[in-house]
Amino acid sequence: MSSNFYAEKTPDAVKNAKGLHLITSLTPNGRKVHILLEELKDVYGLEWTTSLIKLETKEQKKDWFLKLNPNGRIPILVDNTQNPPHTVMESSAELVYLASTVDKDYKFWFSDPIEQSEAYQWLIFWHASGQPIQGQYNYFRRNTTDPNSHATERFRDEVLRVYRVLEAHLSGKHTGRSRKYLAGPGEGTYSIVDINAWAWIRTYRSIGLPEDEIAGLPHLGQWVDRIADRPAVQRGSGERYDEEVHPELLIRTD
Ligand SMILES: N[C@@H](CCC(=O)N[C@@H](CS)C(=O)NCC(=O)O)C(=O)O
Repeated sequence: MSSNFYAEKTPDAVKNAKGLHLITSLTPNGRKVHILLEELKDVYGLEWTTSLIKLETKEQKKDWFLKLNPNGRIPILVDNTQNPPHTVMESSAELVYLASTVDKDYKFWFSDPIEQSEAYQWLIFWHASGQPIQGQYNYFRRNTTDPNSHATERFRDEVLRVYRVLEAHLSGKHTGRSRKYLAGPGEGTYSIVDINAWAWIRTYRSIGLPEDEIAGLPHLGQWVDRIADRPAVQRGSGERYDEEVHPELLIRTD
């Protein structure tokens, strides 16, 4: 490994990790990567290590962290098997990196260029049009005293619009063919495209959306429940990565 790749203050857990190491927090963007790691463990026996940071301590704005990700946000995937080590920022790019380096049998991704093109469309659709909007909606609904503030309403309406696009895709409203998963031929096959969006949409029944709007998303609801049943999904989004349960995973440099 290159000697100046890490900073002096980079925690040992990161620089001494033998293989893949995920620096993260218990958020939807962090969870999606843990879910794929758990899926890859079930299929390929993949091993990795994890460090958690508390976002309120601003560890993600410190020099050692910015050297790995100048965007100062989690999650970051570090691959110490590469020389120099390879870092990946942006959670969806981390899913793609893991799919292309570990998932040799295409259990969670697609080898066919047309299927891959379709998968990228839905992956990027959620990354660009779903998660930033839901993130802003969460911010305003938690931090304004007026639940009907202009900002809250605007982001809630846009979250609902994006959910309706996914509902139409899954129900086959425009194609006449319903699907179980967001990408893949026929009714679709479970892939990183689903993991990417599910980590956020899993909570859709409890984020303050109107009941009649929730009732209007039956296919999305079935998709959420179908993915929630997977053991790797339950492990990846469960208490195994909860800092309250596993304080030994927390890193803090001062
Ligand atoms: N587009 C990025 C978003 C990353 C992001 O917003 N991370 C949040 C937590 S989910 C974060 O680090 N927030 C702390 C901060 O901004 O300081 C991704 O998909 O990885």
